[in-house]
Amino acid sequence: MKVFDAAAIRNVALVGHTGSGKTQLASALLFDAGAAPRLGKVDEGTAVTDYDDEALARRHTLAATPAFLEWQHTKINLIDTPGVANFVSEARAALRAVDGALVVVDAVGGVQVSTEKIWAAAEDAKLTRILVCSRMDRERASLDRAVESMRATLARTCVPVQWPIGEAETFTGVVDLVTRRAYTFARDGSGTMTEGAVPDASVAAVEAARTALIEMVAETDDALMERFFESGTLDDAALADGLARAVARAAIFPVYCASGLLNIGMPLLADAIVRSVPSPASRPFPGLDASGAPAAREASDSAPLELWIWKTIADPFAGRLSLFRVISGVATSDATVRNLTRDADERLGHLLVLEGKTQTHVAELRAGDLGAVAKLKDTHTGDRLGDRHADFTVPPLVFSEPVLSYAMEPKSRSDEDKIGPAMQRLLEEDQALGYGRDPQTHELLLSGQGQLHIEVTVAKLRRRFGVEVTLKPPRIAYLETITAPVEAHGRHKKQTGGHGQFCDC
Ligand SMILES: Nc1nc2c(ncn2[C@@H]2O[C@H](COP(=O)(O)OP(=O)(O)OP(=O)(O)O)[C@@H](O)[C@H]2O)c(=O)[nH]1
Ligand SMILES: [Mg+2]
Repeated sequence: MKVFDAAAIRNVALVGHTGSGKTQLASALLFDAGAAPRLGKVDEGTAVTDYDDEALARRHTLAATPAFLEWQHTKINLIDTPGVANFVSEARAALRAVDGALVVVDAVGGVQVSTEKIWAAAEDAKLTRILVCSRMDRERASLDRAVESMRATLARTCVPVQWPIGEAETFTGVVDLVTRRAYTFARDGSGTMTEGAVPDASVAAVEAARTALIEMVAETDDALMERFFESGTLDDAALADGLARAVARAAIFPVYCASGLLNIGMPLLADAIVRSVPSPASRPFPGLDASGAPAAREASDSAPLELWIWKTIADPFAGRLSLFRVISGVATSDATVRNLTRDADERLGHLLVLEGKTQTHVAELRAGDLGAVAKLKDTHTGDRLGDRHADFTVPPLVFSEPVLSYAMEPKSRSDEDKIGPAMQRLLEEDQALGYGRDPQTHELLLSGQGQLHIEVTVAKLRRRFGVEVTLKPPRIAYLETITAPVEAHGRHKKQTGGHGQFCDC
């Protein structure tokens, strides 16, 4: 396993509404880069990042799931995330571990609500974002309509940098609007790509889209604006350079076209990640200093070691798996480190890199890289491990409060014995859950983000820990009740400015 320096690493999360094609896109990228032996398919249960029982059973990604590929001598760490609203905390945590996002938008449906929510989280972090107009091969796919919805709901500066060759059943590739080169792909999933001139039928549309792109790029930079006014355009080098800089600092959000299912457009997308997403070397990791003011840590190999745990996976056999980002320094297998959050020693054991369900041992991971380690004693999501008590902290991950509760009854005596420890493990993995005994009704309550969240948790209890439970609506502990008829009259009036309030009962 090769070792990569911060400058040769890109960390990106795939985010977007459920069904927009993130997982399929990840499988195609991994296949084209040689990281997967075949083109995995969501619908056949072979996608690299949908591997656990719950994801396979429901055909939805239900947890942030890492994979990686090598492209142009660069390691791209991809984190696939759930688009289902109940699991948005997973996507939010992933965004904290990366330096850029691929925001996937369905070419038929356009921007949908989960995309808007996760976009807001990326906006807060000022993350570089690359938009992918996905599933371009589907009936009624339209780049124009998708971009219109992106501009209306995400940002005015969403702008196509590619023009599709064909749409829906005729979609075969794209024209790069910067270079005016056309790339067509075999529609058999092989990824076979042919480069050529812009097809005659597309010339007019390509020129119009290119002009719109030039105007948008010129707008982001005073020097470019001046050049644009002088000559009425930008030369290729100025356009490419101005675009790359505007994308990196999240002033422009470039739109790419792709089909993950037919494996069209992947090499160009991987190029874009390498070119546009900041490497950890150029984006110091954000956190807080001792006084609570914003601070950032350089990804330097020679600095003391500092790891941040962004996620924990509970495995009944392998134990706790802690997923981390190396903020600074070099992590080595078998090192003893301090848990800076809990002030306790931990031994790192084997360092791992994750490719969906496949775990590979690595001897070391350098600053900026993502990895995992199994069986830490007392380390939890959000903790920092390292060599020093630093003047630097990482703000806690924020999990949504549960909105729905069920009463949970273990089916047998043995289920009753096992449920406590099993739930403890699941709570470590998923902090958006709630669990505990209601002091009034004495019922065991399981709370979550919605019906699916609860169902998935019950399925995990059964499949991973062999614990069977039944769910019931929780009993309500009535504290007061009406015992006799009465009559009363009340009036509420508040007319101090504004619309005022009036109520008569
Ligand atoms: N026609 C077509 N279908 C696609 C494409 N990409 C994905 N699909 C299908 O769309 C469905 C959803 O794809 P996924 O990749 O699972 O979508 P997702 O964004 O990962 O969804 P969540 O995991 O629920 O957030 C599956 O049935 C895919 O086969 C594509 O490029 N073209
Ligand atoms: Mg998915």
